[in-house]
Amino acid sequence: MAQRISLTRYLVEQQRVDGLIPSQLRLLLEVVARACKGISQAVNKGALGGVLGTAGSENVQGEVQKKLDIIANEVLIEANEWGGHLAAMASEEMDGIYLVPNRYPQGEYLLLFDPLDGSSNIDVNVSIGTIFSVLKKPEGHPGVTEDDFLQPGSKQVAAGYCVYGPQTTLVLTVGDGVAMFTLDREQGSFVLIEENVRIPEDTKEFAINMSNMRHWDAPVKRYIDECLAGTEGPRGKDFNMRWIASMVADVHRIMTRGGIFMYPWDKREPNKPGKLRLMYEANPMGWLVEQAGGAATNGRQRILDIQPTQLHERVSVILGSKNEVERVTGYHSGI
Ligand code: AHM
Ligand code: MG
Repeated sequence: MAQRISLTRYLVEQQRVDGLIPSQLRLLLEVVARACKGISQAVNKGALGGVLGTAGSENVQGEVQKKLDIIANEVLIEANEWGGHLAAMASEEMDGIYLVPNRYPQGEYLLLFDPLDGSSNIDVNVSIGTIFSVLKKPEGHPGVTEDDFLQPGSKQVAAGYCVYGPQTTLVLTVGDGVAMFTLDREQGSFVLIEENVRIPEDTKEFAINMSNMRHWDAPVKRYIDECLAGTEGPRGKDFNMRWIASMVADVHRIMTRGGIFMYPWDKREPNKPGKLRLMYEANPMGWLVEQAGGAATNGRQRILDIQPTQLHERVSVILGSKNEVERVTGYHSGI
């Protein structure tokens, strides 16, 4: 049997051999992975662990919180606050930033996460996940403010997600391609299953919530209409559709076999740029997809170039196989 490479060993090699990551970042990523293991255990227990259902509260965006949203958020905070790698955290489930208490050593990184993405799938036993993004705390002033988090996605130093599906798989980039690790439950460790993940540049599979079709903008409607026209249409080929309603699971499929994922702006709430969050979802996923050879835009601009103005900012998202993303983006500028 081929030698098994654990996440720990992979990260040590990234640090020691390739000099790609400082030790503080390596240790931080180990802690995030450990927290994902804890969340995976809670997800696996489901009703037996009393973790299903709503918590009876709302998050800052007015969305009803599930018990697992709150549990996952707490697991990530508790695992990360005392390690000395972080200065502060921000989460989709918290109103403001969380400063590492001053009884613990302070680190130089900022961690952002969507603790449990795809919440509507929790109670129906469909894949869900955790998404995370790491930024460097800007230098030159003591303490941390919300403004310190408002950095474009191109400044990320690490990003990843952990999908809780039939397998628990952690997918990571530190800017040197994308690696995947599956949790070996008996050993309790993440084991490398693929390095240099590549997304095919072309695809015949799209992911979009079709029930919103009547609200879409013309370029998105044009793209999907052309896909639906199949072999007789301008694309000259038949397309397949998938929509899991967990961004993590949809992106994981694209990482595995290609495809395009879209959650575009639509006319339901014209003043809202999109449903998904820039800092917790679009930036980390956008970077992972780019690192695997794909592309990510909001229809007009590369996601990673967007200068955020708010922690919980929303954005239109089009990501996946490069040629398809470029096509939809081109339709937005009238090409
Ligand atoms: P969440 O972070 O509250 O779970 O919401 C984000 C999710 C994405 O994972 C998914 O792509 C999308 O919302 C599904 O939305 P819809 O139910 O409108 O299809
Ligand atoms: Mg989410």
